[in-house]
Amino acid sequence: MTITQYRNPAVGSAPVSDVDPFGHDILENPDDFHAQLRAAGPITYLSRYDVYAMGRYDDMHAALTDWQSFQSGAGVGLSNFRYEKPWRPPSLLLESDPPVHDSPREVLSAILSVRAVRRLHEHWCRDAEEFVASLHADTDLDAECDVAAVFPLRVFPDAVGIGTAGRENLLPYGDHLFNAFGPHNDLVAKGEPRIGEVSRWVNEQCARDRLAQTVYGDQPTFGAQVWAAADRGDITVAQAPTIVRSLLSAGVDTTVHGLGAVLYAFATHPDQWARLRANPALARIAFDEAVRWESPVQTFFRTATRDIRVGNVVVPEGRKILMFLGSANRDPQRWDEPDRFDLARDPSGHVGYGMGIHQCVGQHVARLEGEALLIALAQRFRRIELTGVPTRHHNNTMRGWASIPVAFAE
Ligand code: OVM
Repeated sequence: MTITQYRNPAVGSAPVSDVDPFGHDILENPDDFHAQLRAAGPITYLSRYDVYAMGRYDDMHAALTDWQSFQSGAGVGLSNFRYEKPWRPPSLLLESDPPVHDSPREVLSAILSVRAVRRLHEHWCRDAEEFVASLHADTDLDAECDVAAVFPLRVFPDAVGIGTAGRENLLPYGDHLFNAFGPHNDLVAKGEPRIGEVSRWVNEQCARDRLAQTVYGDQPTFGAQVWAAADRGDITVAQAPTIVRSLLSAGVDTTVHGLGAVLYAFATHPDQWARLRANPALARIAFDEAVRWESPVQTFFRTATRDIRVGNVVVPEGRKILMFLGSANRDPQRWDEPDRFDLARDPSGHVGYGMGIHQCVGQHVARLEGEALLIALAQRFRRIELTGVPTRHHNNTMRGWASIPVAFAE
């Protein structure tokens, strides 16, 4: 793969790249492109989509923590909501800025807080143990299809409070949603024939009377808690279903690909698996290190709210900037040997969950899924052996696997 770079005075002497970051070559393996983006400077102009791009940790961290200059309210995909109608009503969390963002964020942060998620701990750990007990040892399994894509669906929809019928719509909905943050390419076209009925189902599940009140005995579901916040007046009744929709949008595919990432990491790093087995308290670090290493959410855009100087480039007001989170998470200026999956490092500070006011509100839920599954697997299996060639799942926003052929050895 080669990237042609030349300087175009028309865009304020930004390095220019005509690479398509949403093309299949780069989705298959973006590492070389990321390295070239970081080498080119703090910001590069992507001529193919008429947008800017950041790949270095420091500049991206500064941009993500400056929501006043780098807004989300014009959409965090390629589509600019100032000029284009969004394909679905915008998220009140992801695709909004203060002050609109404030109360939905406050409400959901409380519902998904460390303390709140701790109440799920014993239930999800028990479910993980039952699930792992059902896996066959020493036989061909797929760590993606049989494990990573299964466990979140055993625990998360119950916690939200949605019914059992139609749950097979959750993954296709998320996959299309994350594709739709990119350009209208073949990946988006692939999802379009079914997205009408799939989103209708998702939207229906967000209604108050569709959601279960309690789970695991007497715990109020996430969905019921969103509606309770509307009853208290912390958010409006009109906002409640859109906030429940955020749980179903951001909470399934992301954790599936996060678990796929950590299982692939351990299948290819048996020494690290041994380390985890010797010290299961490393499970949470392991999951976060996998989120840094693989960055299941690879990219999000921001929009310039003013002319912003980055290095010696001025990004004009109203223009989109693509943040390559996966590139920042492997920036050698920030990380020692960034390409190594290493439980001995401190992965905190990675931008795999974003950074700043939009940083993943569900991260404690995601970490609990990772911890519960890893501890249960580590308790039972000595080795995760790769038995074939893993294949990538291509998505305009997410990096993940279609298949990870493995055998688990007791
Ligand atoms: C939302 C939403 C959707 C997709 C991703 C996301 C990673 C949030 O609807 O709020 O955050």
